[in-house]
Amino acid sequence: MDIKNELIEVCRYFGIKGEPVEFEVMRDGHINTTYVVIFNEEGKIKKYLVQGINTHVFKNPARLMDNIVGVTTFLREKIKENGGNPDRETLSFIPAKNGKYYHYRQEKCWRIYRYIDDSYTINIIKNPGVFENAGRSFGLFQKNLSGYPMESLYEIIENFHNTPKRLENLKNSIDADVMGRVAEVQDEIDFVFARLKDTKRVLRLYRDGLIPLRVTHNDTKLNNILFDKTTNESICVIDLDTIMPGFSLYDFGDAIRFGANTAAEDERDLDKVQLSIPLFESFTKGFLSACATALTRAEVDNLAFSAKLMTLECGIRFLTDYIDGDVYFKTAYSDHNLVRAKNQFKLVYEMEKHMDEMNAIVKKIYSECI
Ligand code: GN1
Ligand code: MG
Repeated sequence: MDIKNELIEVCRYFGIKGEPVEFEVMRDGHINTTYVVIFNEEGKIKKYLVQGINTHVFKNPARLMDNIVGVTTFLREKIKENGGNPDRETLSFIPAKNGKYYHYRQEKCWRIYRYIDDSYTINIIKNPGVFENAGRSFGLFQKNLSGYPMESLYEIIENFHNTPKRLENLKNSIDADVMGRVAEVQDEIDFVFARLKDTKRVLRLYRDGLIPLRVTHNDTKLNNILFDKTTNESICVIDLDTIMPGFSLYDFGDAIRFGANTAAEDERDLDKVQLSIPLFESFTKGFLSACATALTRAEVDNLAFSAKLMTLECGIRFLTDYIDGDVYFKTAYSDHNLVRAKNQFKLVYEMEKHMDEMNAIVKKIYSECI
């Protein structure tokens, strides 16, 4: 069956009526496959996002959707309390005919949610004001979820941001060397192992009781926020698959990793990969304006470090996947994961050069926020 017919049948199973008008595949995202499908329902144009869940990564869609539906239902109430519009400010998933929020069809697992009209995503920021908005959105997201019963969340991917564990996986992949690629990436491996101590810091802070577990997003890439086409304000945090108990440092750090890079995550020309200090500053302003009062001192003191840690960790993951033969992240060409890994390590190097400056920025903004 061709993909269009397949999408139509999936939509029917989720109770969507009307005539299909348009199909488009979305390019953002390294894990799931997303289509925009437009229907004409008795003269009304309705847009849906139909998503093929990557079940290699998300092995238990029932638990995945349980987390997401729980959190979005909770957020809807919060948004209403704050006078916002829940249909625009959080995702609305559609139940299938069997009452579940996912549906298996010939080995593939699907889910559907409403497209938020007049919105767009961004991959590279030109204007720092936009990144400040993004920071506020992620800060608010965390704050809004502070009352969510954390114990009800499943750990969807175990040890997701456990950097020492990621390092262990890298070691195992190096030992296995299934593709014979290890010799070629020795410089990258050396770069990682020279930073062994860094990988342990956040978990140590937790064990020492200095940072709490919180409900976190865990994938705060800039393109996981929707912006409003008219106002250019950030309106909605999306891609909720990795909502789990985590540390606020993960959400801050991962957002900087992606959004304050002057180049795309897979830019091959490493001279273009720099840390934008103005962007770092804008995001920090937005984030702290939303949640500074809720953070512990150790969280604040490690925000700048967390950007480096999340970048190092992501580089480790790309490198591991390259060595494994590209089995996790979607790739468009043969050394795509290696290009990404080198890009991340260059950014780590840039952050190390600017670490004092980054810490001073956090300190100054924090003092203005409390
Ligand atoms: C993946 O799905 P997407 O593209 O938003 C990945 C993140 C990585 C990111 C790197 C579930 O996010 O952890 O940081 O790629 N998501 C998962 O760009 O592994
Ligand atoms: Mg995404």
